[in-house]
Amino acid sequence: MRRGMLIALVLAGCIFLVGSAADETIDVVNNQGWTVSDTGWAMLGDPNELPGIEVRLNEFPFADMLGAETRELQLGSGAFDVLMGTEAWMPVLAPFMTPITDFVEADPTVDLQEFKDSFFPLVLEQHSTDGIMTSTPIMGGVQIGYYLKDLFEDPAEQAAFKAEYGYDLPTPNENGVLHFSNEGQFLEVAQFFTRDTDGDGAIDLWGYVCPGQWGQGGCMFEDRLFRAGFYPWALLNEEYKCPWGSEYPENWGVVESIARFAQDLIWKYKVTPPEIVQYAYTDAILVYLSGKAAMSASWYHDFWGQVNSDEVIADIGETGTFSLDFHNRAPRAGTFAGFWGWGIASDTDSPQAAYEFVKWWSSEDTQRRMIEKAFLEGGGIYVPPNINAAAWAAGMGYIPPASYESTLDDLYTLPMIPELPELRNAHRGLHEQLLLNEITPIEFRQRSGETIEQIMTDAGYYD
Ligand SMILES: [Ca+2]
Repeated sequence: MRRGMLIALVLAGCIFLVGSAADETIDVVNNQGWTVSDTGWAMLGDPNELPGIEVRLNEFPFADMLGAETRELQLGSGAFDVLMGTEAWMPVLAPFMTPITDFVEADPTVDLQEFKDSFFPLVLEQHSTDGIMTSTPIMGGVQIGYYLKDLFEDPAEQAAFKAEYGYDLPTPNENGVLHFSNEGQFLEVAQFFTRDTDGDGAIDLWGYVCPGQWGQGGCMFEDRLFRAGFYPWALLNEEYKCPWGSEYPENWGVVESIARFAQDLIWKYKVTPPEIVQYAYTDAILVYLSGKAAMSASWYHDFWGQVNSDEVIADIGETGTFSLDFHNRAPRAGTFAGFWGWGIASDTDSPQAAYEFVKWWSSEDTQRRMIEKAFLEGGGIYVPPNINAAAWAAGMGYIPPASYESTLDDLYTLPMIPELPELRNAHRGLHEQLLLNEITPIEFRQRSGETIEQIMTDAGYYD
């Protein structure tokens, strides 16, 4: 028995070595520690998944990834065959890529139109430059809320809420998604659940916790801009001007009210702890997982496997999901969606192997198996960019109901221009100051509008 196992192990090793010696190795960039891509790497541990191709990971922390990629690409070093990026980086990386459509057109087994139609429409927009699909989506997501389902469904809580507010606590719709009718109702529910249970003056259950720190704090603000109907890119209008800049006083009130909502959660309604200004979403979720938040929101699709694990359910009960559409206030309201992607570097010396890797990852079959494995094994969860795989995963409960429901709504994205990182930074620091109660909503609106105008003026958009 023991001897047999040993032989099998040696054989497996030999096959692997022989295989890799005769094969191509491709260098693929990876976001270090990203649970979402981990499932794909685990699957590629099986040589039958992508026969003949060995994938070597080039890992970088998120903050260094784009810099590392552009540095090598500008040198033409050929260091990376396959690039990874958020949708926001694609305009920066696109000049260094061979469009995926070139490969698909040359592939007799794939129809280009079918390939493009297999993805959510927004994905095509986010991964196209000048109308040409350049990169290929990996995963996507929208911001959603989690709530303590057992708490919301407790008959005693429901009766107490009705006695206090005169209407029923909201319950989920046929898709299993909770909707609040407006911001006022959301605030009342958050106030109802905010409690000092032991009477020591310190809050033990917060009504609502979300990330407030720089990037993910800023994403919450950006989502509310889309939901207020700032079209097409929230931070910029069709003329590439800030929609709440000096020329658009008609929009000042809306942006001030969006800013006021974030500030009032902490300082006026006191349903959210002031500490959120230091919270990335990985911090906010810990508060929720400790049972100290009735509701919490962010890019929470990632943690869907975790909140459905036996351990977490034993701790805090079941988790339901809610939509952030109570912020909607315009006919064109939509949600902010992001889809990361793969790009094939134009200086690769293994273009076909790079294409086979990207094709494998984005196929409906792989997407289904990947999301199932991620859910069952507690990996990072996302919305598969393949429409059919996403619908299937939603039916299986592998992705949060609110994530899937929201991807069927209008999805919007930020402007895919090289100035985007700078434009976002224009409001992120101010958003933190807002949460700290250091500036007013009016100051937030003024300063962010002026900074965005200045960035676009300096970049030469208006001459
Ligand atoms: Ca207390």
